[in-house]
Amino acid sequence: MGIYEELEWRGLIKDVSNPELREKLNAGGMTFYIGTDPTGDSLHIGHFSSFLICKRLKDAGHHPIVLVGGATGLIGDPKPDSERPMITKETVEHNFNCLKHQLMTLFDCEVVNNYDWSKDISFINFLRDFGKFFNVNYMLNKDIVSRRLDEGITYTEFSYMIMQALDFWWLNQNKNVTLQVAGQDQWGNITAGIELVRKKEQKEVYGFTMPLLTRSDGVKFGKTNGQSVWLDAKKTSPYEMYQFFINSEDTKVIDYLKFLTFLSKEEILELEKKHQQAPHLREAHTALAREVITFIHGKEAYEEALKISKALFSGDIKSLTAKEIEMGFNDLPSTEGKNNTLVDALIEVKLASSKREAREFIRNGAVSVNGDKVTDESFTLTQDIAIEGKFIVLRRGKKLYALLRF
Ligand code: 485
Repeated sequence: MGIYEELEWRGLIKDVSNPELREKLNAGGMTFYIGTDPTGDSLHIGHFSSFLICKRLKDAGHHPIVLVGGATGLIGDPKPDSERPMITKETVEHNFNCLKHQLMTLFDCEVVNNYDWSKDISFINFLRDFGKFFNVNYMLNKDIVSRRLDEGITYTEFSYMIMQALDFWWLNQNKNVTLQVAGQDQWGNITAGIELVRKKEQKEVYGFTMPLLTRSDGVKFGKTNGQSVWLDAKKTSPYEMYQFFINSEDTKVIDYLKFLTFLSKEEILELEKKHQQAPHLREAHTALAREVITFIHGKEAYEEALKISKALFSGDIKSLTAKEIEMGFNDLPSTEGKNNTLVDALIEVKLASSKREAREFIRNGAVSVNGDKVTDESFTLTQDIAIEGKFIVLRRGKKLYALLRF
C-alpha cells in the first residue's frame, strides 16, 4: 500500500487536482505546503487533524513547509456567511508567534510567513503581476465568493484568493513547492494557485484537500458545548481533551482513529472488531484519547488525565494532587472556602437547594468530602482537611461534584 492508498483508506482524500498525483505521492520527494491564518492564539483540534498530514507525508519521504499567514491574516479568508472583523496588526503578530511555536513543537518543520514576501509588493505591481491573471468571472464563480454575493463581500475579502494563489506561486519559485494540501473548504484557493502557476510559469503544480471531520449530525468536529477543543493546555487541559475523546460518538470513533492517529491499518481494524464485539469496554475510545493526547501533550500529561478521570469515576479523590484537582474541576461549580458548614457549602455550590434538603442528603449518606462519606449534619469544612491546603472536593450521589477553594 503506497501513501496515496493509505490516505484513501483513512478517508483523507477529498478533491485531487490531477490523477497524476497518485504516482507522485507514492514516489516521494515532493516539497509541499499547508497554511493557516493567525486568527487566534492557538490552533484547535480541527487544525490539528489537517496539520497531521505534515507528518504523514514526511514519513512517506516528502518535505513539508508550514505557512502561517501574517499577510493573509490581515485580510481574512471569506467565510460562507459573513465578512470577518479585521484583526489589528499587533494581534496578528502575537497570534503568529503563538502558532509558529505550536507548529514547530508539534511537527518539527519549517514555518514560513507570507508577510515576508507580500509586504513589499506595491499595489500597482500587484495588479500588473498577479491581478492580470485573474478573470473576475472566474473569481465570481468560486463557491466561496458566489455564496457571499447576496449578503455582500468587500473588495478586501474578494482579493483573498489572489493572495493565497500568490503564496503558492512564490513558494514554487523560491522553495520548489509543487503541492498544496488543506481542508476541503480551501479547494477554491488551492486551484486559484495552481492556475496562477500554470499561466505565469507554464508549469503544473498539484493540490488535494481532505474532508472536514464532522459528527454524525453533520456539525463540525472539535467543539464541546460550543467551545473549541484547543491545543494550548492553558485553554483546554489534557483532562478536558481526554473527556472530549472518551465521549466521542460510537459510530464515529473508528473514523476518528483513521484521521487523527498513526495507528496502522491492522491496529485500527483490530480495534474496530473489539469495538463491535464489546463496545462497553471502550477500547477504541481509549486508544483514540491516548494516541491524540500523547502526540499533543506527551505521555505524562496523558497519564495524568487518565489518573484524574479514574479518580473522579471511583471517588478516590485523595490520590489526586492539588494541580490535578484544579485540572479535573476546571468547569465545575466552586465556592470560596471559609470554614463553611457542609450544609451551607452544599447550597452555595448548588448540590442542594435548601438546608432541609442538604441535611437529608447528608443523613442518607449521599454526600462525601474528599472521597469520604460524611453523615454528620454539623460537619464543618476547615482548611486543615483541604488537599494541600487548597481544595476540598464535595460529591453528592455518584456524579455530582463541586469544589471549595482556599
Ligand atoms: O498560502 C496560504 C495562505 C493562507 C492559508 C493557506 C495558504 C490559510 C487558509 N486560507 C485558511 O483560512 N485556513 C483555515 C485556517 O487558517 O483556519 C483552515 C482551513 C482548513 C485546514 C486548516 O486551515 O479552513 O480546511 O486547511 C489547516
